[in-house]
Amino acid sequence: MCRRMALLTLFLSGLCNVLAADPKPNVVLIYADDLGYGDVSCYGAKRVSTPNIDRIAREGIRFTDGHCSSGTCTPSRFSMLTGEYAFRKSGTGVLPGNAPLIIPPTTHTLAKVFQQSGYATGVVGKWHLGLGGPEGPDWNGNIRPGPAEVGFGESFIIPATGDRVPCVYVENGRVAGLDANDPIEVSFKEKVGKEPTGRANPDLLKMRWHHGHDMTIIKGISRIGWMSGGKAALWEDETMADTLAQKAVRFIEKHKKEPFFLYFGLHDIHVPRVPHPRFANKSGMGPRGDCILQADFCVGEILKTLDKQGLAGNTILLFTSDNGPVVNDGYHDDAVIKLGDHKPAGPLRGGKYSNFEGGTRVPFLLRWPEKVKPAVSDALVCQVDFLASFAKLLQQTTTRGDGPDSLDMLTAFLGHDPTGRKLLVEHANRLSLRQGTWKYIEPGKGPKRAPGTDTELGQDPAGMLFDLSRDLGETTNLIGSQPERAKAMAAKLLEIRSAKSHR
Ligand code: NG6
Ligand code: CA
Repeated sequence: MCRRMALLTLFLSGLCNVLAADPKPNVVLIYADDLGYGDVSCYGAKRVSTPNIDRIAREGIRFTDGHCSSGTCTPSRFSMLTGEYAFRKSGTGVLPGNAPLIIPPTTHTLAKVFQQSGYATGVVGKWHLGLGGPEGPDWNGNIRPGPAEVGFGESFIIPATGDRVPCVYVENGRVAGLDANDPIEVSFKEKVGKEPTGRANPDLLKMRWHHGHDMTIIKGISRIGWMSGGKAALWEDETMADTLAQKAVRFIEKHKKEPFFLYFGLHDIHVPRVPHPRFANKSGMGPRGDCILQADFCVGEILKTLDKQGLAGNTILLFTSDNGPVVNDGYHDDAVIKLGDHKPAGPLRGGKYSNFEGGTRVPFLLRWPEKVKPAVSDALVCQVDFLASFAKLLQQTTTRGDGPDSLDMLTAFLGHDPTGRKLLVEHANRLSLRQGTWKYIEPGKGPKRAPGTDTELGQDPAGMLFDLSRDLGETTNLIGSQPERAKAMAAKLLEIRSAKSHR
């Protein structure tokens, strides 16, 4: 008992020390796209080496059971920024490039948590949460509401994805480099403009589409959606990583004298995978592997900047991904042929789109040199909890409606609690419940693999139950042998789903 008290005192004094942190720590959240649990060397990749990402792992906490909220991008980002499970809100699935903003401007958000405490806030990179009011974005005017209304004082974004039109950057609510005499038109319903398409003119392509991605050709690659105009503003796929890294670095340099929060959404390693020539053919695994090297370079640019500016010690650096890995996501880019024995999801089953662990269990690293000791943590943690945890760190009080599914997991994030969440809903094409190391996947009918891709979805008409402590690869479905446990977990899942909040 005495020892317990002593430990508790030690822990509480550690927590007070963190909560009183002054000056306030900067926070940089690097969010990779489609990067799998097994895609980086600090999680076991052998054929590709990611020294910068590995450095964060070495100097910080490497979570072995860290999750994004969903098996795809938009819902993961939605719930990370709002602290609300995306399955509660219809319209939070993968968005077209001209969708309206799906986070109502009145919503409390992760970025607003930082703003409330006087931080400079910025987003650089992939957005994919929609832009504009109900009628969608005005690409030729002021694009509002958008990141500013979500709590980001500065923004330089890819509106949706690299494979969706419009292929332009939006800087603080305006298309960067737009010539007013060449207005942009975008449609996801029908062809607009006279530009050739991947379907009609495959001869013009520098990378062929495999499924989908057969609409307007922009810079030799056909995309999802049709677009015309905006020629001077079109991005170069090859320089995208450099452009975004430079913007992120500039944001840090600009705000080095005040607390800042930077959300840096990498484009890599999403399709189309078009690395800069200095990374091309360097991984031996084709463009997918080359883009992993490029993502690692972007991380290195942030690390270098924090070192150079003397900010590393009091900056919380987070590195994670928006969903699990996919090999063929719609283009012939050699990813399948050159994969060899590389396992993008490591020991996990499934990947992007999937209910299996590979869908949401992703690389998850946190470094805070002045306060956090390097460690490996098996705590169950999720990005949906950033909102409540950072609110706690900044000593803010939140109401139940602010981030309704976001739990204060600060002690787990900082390495003091080895358990983390007791319950977590994983969301992909079905819902699953994690309870400790048990995992229940609700029943689901439909295809075994995501259409066109090679990813196993993980659905079974009777549901599935796995004991991840013995069977991390989810090979043995225990639903028949442990019906009582499955029933109890199904009931718990229903209860969470029917509630408005899980706090
Ligand atoms: C899918 C696209 C896929 C990718 C994904 C979104 C097709 C056939 N597939 O619909 O290529 O863009 O959406 O990825 O169009 S995410 O990482 O942004 O969620
Ligand atoms: Ca993604």
